[in-house]
Amino acid sequence: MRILKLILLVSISSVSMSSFCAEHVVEALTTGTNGDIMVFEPGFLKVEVGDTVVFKPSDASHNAESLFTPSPDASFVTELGKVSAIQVSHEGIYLYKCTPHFTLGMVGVIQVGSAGNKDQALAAWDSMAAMMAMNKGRVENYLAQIE
Ligand SMILES: [Cu+2]
Repeated sequence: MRILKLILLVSISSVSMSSFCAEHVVEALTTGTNGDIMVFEPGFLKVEVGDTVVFKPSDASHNAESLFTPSPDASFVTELGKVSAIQVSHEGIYLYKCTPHFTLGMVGVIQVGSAGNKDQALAAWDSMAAMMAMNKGRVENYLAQIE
């Protein structure tokens, strides 16, 4: 009986925790669902402070590495081919890339809470856009979704 009560308590607390801190999955794909290549799906993601973003590479060639973050403390890099969870604890815009496929435009945008650093993020993108061999418009479409 006591064990049952304990199990019940544990399951209730894990449910309430997950309602405060959501988990979001971003897939890093060689071929996207609409035939795009070298793409994060979703490429634009809006989350709240404290949420977790799980990067799931389709194969060993992809990872996620921050390009621009609200704070230097918020920068991250995940291992190639490994499913990796990043907790976002700083509010603002994050730009990130797949390290091997950066110049192919494998770039994603995450908005955490409100976008107080939007102008800096757009300026950071401007300085990087010239390095993109392809998919530049796709990234600009993500940036246009910042609220
Ligand atoms: Cu990649």
